[in-house]
Amino acid sequence: MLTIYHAPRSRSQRVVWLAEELGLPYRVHALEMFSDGMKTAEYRRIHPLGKVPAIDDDGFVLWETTAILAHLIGRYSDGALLPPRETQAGALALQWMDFGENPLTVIMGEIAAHAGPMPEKWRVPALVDRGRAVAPELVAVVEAALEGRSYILGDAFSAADIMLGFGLGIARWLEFVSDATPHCRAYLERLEQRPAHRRSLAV
Ligand SMILES: N[C@@H](CCC(=O)N[C@@H](CS)C(=O)NCC(=O)O)C(=O)O
Repeated sequence: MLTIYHAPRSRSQRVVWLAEELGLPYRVHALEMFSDGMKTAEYRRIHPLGKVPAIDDDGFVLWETTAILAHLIGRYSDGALLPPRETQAGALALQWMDFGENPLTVIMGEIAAHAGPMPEKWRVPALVDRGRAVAPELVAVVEAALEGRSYILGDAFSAADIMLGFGLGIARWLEFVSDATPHCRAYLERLEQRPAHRRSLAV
């Protein structure tokens, strides 16, 4: 059985989204962001930094979102959602998955968290300033790449869209995605129409 360590509205939504795309049975171990529950010795045996996401897949524990998505697709998909690693399409998928996490989600997440929901004692205002300076260029990279494409690899939806879509969603919330970035805006709307995405938001 697959257990997903999940906090709503966090990076672990990507893992739930993928599980829904694959039609995988899973159970959720719910955690609350910025709570002591994420930093217990017991949970640190699952994720050493006390973060989400992490999974326990029949006793195999794994953390870091990109690794989790690649593992689940490798084990449970019939080849859909991630082109073979040795192909150029596979290399591009990894490029966008990595970019989707760092810098895109790291920068957007820092702006969002350090300006708001993070407990005040942990906030670093300089990260918000640095993020705001860098964010437009990151969104511009995605905007240019989406020209003439439905999904980041072309016509087919993939795990790269899950990685990218999450960070881009924060960018839209922060208003770095706007009328000036119509491809990003339409792309997010396309992703949000997927039933698996909708279901993941309800978990
Ligand atoms: N690169 C990691 C980042 C994990 C991460 O920072 N997760 C956030 C949730 S969005 C978290 O757990 N933050 C709580 C904390 O840092 O204490 C991944 O993609 O899994």
